[in-house]
Amino acid sequence: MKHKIALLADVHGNATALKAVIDDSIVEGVTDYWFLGDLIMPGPGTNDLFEMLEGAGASVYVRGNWEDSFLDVLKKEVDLHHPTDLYVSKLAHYQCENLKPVYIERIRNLPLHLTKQVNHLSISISHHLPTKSHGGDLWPTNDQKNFDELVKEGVDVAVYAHTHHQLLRYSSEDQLIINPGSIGQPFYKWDSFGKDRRAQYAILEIDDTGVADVRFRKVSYDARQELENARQSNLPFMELYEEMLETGKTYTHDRERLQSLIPKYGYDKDVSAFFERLGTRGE
Ligand SMILES: [Mn+2]
Repeated sequence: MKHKIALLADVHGNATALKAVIDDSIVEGVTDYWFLGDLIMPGPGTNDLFEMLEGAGASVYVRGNWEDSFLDVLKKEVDLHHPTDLYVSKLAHYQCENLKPVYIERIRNLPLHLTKQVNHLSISISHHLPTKSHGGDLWPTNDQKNFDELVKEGVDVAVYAHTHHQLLRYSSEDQLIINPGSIGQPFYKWDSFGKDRRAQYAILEIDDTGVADVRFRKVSYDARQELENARQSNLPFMELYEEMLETGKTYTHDRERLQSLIPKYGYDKDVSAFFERLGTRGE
């Protein structure tokens, strides 16, 4: 039997880009959808993102580092004196004001790693390493031994995301490794590519013989519409999201920039009040 699987990842709250990708995948005749993590934050998308994946009939959803960060905030395992933690906490506050409880519960129950059998091929699915959603181990130019960690269980193919770079390479033993890139937040270090803001994903086609095709797709979408959605949703750290959409640069670890915005909008006070409510609800 022939399977055409759309590998989707790193939406980061950008529902406009996700919609464009799903529309493109329908034209491409995709038969299944696997989501490789980092659906929410820092963009404005909330329930709509989950509903789109459900509507498409996604059969896989693994936990990314941003889902882990969201859960850390709910457990109050953050340091609010640190601008990065305050940033993520305010974004998680925004999500909690919008997300249906069923989707928060979904996030709590996401697996870190899955193995799926498609025809005679065994495929490993994770956001980053099978044992760890975060870190820089699988940056495209890193050592081969890091990539061999993806195929330790003797799988035929490993798919991962997290680096926001489309990639196809092999393990030392010739197993196939695929990264579909990022839907909502692509970025490039190389200047000539920097203006290419299109949403990225991949289509993995498997037939009775084996891997028949791997196609890396890039899909245009209306970034102005996405910004308008962010404005209308009163997205926290709106300025940063606007810059991010234009350049791909992220501000998660930009202490100075975050520190300049936190008092300006009173995000620190919002988060303190949010944490008090979390405490009384015993979540
Ligand atoms: Mn990630």
